[in-house]
Amino acid sequence: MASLAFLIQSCSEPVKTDLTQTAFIPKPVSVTATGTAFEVNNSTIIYVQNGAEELMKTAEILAAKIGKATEKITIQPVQEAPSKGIYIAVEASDELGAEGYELTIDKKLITIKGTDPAGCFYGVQTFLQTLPANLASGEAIYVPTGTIRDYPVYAYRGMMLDVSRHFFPKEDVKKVIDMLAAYKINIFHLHLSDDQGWRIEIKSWPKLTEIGGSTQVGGGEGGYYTQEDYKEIVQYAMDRSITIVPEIDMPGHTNAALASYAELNCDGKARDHYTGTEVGFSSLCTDKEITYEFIDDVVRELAEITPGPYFHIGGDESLSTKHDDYVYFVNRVQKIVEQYGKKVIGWDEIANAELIDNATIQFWANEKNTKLGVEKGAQVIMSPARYAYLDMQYDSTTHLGLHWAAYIEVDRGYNWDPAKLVEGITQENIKGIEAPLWAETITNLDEIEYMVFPRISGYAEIGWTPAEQRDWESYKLRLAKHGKRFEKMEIDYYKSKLVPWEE
Ligand code: TNX
Repeated sequence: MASLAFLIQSCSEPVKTDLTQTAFIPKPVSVTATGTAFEVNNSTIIYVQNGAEELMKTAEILAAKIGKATEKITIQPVQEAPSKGIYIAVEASDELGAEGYELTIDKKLITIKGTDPAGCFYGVQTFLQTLPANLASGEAIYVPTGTIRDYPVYAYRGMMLDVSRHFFPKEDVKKVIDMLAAYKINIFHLHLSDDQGWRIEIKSWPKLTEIGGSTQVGGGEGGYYTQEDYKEIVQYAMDRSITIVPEIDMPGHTNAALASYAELNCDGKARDHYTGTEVGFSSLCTDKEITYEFIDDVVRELAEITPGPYFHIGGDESLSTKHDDYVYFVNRVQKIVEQYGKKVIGWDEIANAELIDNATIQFWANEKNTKLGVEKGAQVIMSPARYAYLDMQYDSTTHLGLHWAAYIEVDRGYNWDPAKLVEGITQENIKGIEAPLWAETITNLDEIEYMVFPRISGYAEIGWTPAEQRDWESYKLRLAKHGKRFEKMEIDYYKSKLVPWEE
């Protein structure tokens, strides 16, 4: 009898499933269902392709998650694909491309094949979304069978956290990284310096953190990451397929450095601490040699502990730097970054300088600058303030955030296409998207979570899923099912009235 084949346990009804009905975010490129179920229990073993060291961490992360339901889960390296259990392996595929994966769920065997280790990590994240939000309920877990083939539309899918206006300890940063990883975000940009605080230890310029790191907006005690802390963050992110992009914002947004070292000022006088929220008043002294010695040391020390390919030089709102001085400065600083083996990223203003090869412009406000950057050969990261700024209030009643660019409700944050935003800038010019959280009004992890969630899931989908496959009506129903997942992750999210959240 054919229906016998659907029997999972004796004395129980056959389990019928439909993988296509699972609320995946980001939406995968293709999902097909075969209607039966794989049972996860405490005899389930996770097999990992032998010799693929990078996959062990992914397997451990998976084991920790499903271990909540099964108590015990074993990881085992194998030479060949097993006949049952969960198998993770790397297998090149031109069709799927970088970061792609195929997740095949059969009744006895789940296979997660990534085209690279990142693809395996993303296959695991997708698999986790097939499981119930509450894994500790003690109920049997059945995974719907079928096949998912998936890969991202953009290679750069990021979030930025401003740790300068308010400082957030490394434990908070790790929690943010965990949340991003679940949605296949692969870039975490740290805005490490600004007028209000210098947040990364530079051994050759110790007063940057001693003095420049000692306060924050509103006058709190501030803080900074030692180089050891930073390395720990980098490793934690790397284990989750996330690349850290460090930013030292210059020549403006530099009051904290100018307060730490008198010699960086044109008049040779150290500035006072700044704990307000105005922008545009500070500038490094662009015609003093010591400025470039300083930058050389900072870039060298930070590049040494940054395995990722990028170094962000800021360059925004340098309103008190003369135009010609700005251009001269940005030209020189790009060469320093290149000399230490990193690729330059800068806010869209840097397009006014000569751009070196492989420079990337981060569009936030000025379309003219961005077009100029593209004419000069740069790629673009899309961070339009009016759609993608996580510090914008959801509406006029939101108790945190700003609204100079827009109110960004969850639908507005989702409903835009990076390749159709700026006339003449199309997908070929775009590296990807990034949603920045500026922290003038954000003081702790709960507040970070409230501004980031649920909008970040939408930005993750914009970065991953082709625009033709996305629409708000379908997204909002899927998002509604993720409320419970946010709660399980202890994320204090904004319960937008536009989303029919499921209890
Ligand atoms: C503009 S975006 C800034 C930041 C502020 C932010 C507040 C950008 C490159 N500069 O300095 O924090 O607005 O929304």
